[in-house]
Amino acid sequence: MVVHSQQGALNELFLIKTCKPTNLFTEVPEVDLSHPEAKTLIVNACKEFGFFKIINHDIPMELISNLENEALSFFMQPQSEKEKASLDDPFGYGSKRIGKNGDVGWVEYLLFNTNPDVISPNPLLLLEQNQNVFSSAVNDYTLAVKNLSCEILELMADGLGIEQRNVFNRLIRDEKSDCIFRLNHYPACGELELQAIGGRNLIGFGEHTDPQMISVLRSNNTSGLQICLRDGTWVSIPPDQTSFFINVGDSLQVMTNGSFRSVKHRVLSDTAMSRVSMIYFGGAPLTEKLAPLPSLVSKEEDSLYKEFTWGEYKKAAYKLRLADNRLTPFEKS
Ligand code: GA4
Repeated sequence: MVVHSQQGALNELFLIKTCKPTNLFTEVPEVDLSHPEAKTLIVNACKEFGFFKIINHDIPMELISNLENEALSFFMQPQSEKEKASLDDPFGYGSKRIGKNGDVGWVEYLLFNTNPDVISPNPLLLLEQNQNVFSSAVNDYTLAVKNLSCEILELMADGLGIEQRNVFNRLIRDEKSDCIFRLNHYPACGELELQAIGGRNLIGFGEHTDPQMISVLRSNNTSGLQICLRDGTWVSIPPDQTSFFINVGDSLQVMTNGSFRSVKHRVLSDTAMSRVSMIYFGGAPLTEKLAPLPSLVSKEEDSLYKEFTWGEYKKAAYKLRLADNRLTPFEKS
């Protein structure tokens, strides 16, 4: 994706008004995984924000930067080369188009299905040059963040006082789990054109919640990620390239009967620096029921949600627009 000089002609859909300068959020809950109270901090953060930062994880920085370098080399290639990695929606290489319903963003990406059981080929195998190094960087990284997400999901169960500590992470460990990995590249959008359109921002990835259980995000040192607080205020998350940010997804909101909040978030383009992010989305097997856990609802009538499987939810969610509240049709009236 190349940012040309005629940015004035950019699709209006890319633009949002943010007249007020955005607030830098300095109170992101920070969880040190080795801290004895990590489980309590995690649960509190999931209830209040649906979002927190993990420090002191033991994923080597080398494994992360290997993948970042490989991703950057891929995205720096000519457009025609990158397009060789295009697959059927939504997997493979994509540029600007997000989902199936006309959502667009100033972003290009590679989307992988990490489940070997699901027949969605590795898009890197479609490229002419040997992409073994890139493929193994993706595999090494996704395995490490899968383990990290399972560790976090266990701490969540523990923190909630659930006896069966693997109640969440068994779904990610399941050989039929439906997990996705996404590499995003948000090119810098340039100062002049943005000033010309009067204090507006360019949308990299529009506001949405993640449909899966948990998302593990790592980005380079470029800002852009914003989350929406309970009161509806959008705040900017200071980047931290050595840590991981965790989002609660819709599936976990359902399983905790709304006690954990699936966090609404978005990415705005930076004027000067390009942003590279890598996100692991931990999803349950397609046939798994996403009902609230019995230990979290005293009577069945207290459940806020109808009964449905992850497969049913995913199918419905993928038909909607990014900003839609996808859980509404699954709520009990
Ligand atoms: C958001 C989280 C993941 O990036 C993703 C996205 C997916 C896509 O890019 O095709 C979706 C979006 C995400 C939520 C609603 C639907 C599906 C675009 C969209 C409009 C890969 C996912 O699983 O859901």
